[in-house]
Amino acid sequence: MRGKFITIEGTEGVGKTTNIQFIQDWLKAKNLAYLCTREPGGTPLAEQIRDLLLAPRDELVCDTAELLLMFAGRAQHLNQVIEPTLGEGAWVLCDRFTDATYAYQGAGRGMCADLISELELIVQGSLRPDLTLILDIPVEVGLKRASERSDPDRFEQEKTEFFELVRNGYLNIAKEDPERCVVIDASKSLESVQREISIALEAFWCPSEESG
Ligand code: Z5A
Repeated sequence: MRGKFITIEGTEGVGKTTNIQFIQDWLKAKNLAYLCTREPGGTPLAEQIRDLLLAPRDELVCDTAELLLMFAGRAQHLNQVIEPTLGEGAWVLCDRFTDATYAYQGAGRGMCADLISELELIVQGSLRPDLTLILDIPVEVGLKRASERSDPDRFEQEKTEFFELVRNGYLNIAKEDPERCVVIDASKSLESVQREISIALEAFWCPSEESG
């Protein structure tokens, strides 16, 4: 049986990295074989593309170049890691995926959603995540958390208005696909956030357990 594909999304400093460890503990407790990965990145080539994308630079990166680099890395990641792992029956937990492209390049940069969905079809075919956890937080709270952690990368140098657009982009995705997406209030305490994540994972797990 194919594995399940779980993605975790959200704006800056929302707590994805922190909560991925919690989700891995849940997968281990269920005795599920899984692989944890991230985008951009996830293979040596895709990690190099990630470095190109995140490095602050003097040259303006045009929106189309950014979009195509995101999908170039994704094609490699899918081909080398995600598809083979799911095919072997293991679950894949991915820190960001194509919803980030709709939110950042689509809603944030203003790129056409139809163009993104054409590239999505070319690169992914019919593959979509089975469950997406969208951690939601007021932009200024997330930026404050992120700024206390490390120097800003090229995306983190964007203005607050950009991240407001990205946040709305994510909330619209959740509205349009409520079967797949669960929005979690990430401004609460870590304990409360993880309780909500756990509820979402258990609700997702039960139907798949019955059908399996
Ligand atoms: N990008 C894109 O544009 N298009 C795409 O298609 C894709 C990506 C796939 C890299 O992503 C960039 O790529 C990203 C979008 C773009 N833009 N940026 N920037 P990334 O996922 O690697 O980068 P990130 O969003 O900045 O993630 P992050 O820096 O790793 O943040 P995080 O994982 O969400 O947060 P965290 O490190 O877990 O937590 C931040 C701090 O908050 C930390 O000190 C925690 O201890 C603290 N924290 C976490 N939760 C809580 C709670 N509940 N209470 C209090 N404090 C908390």
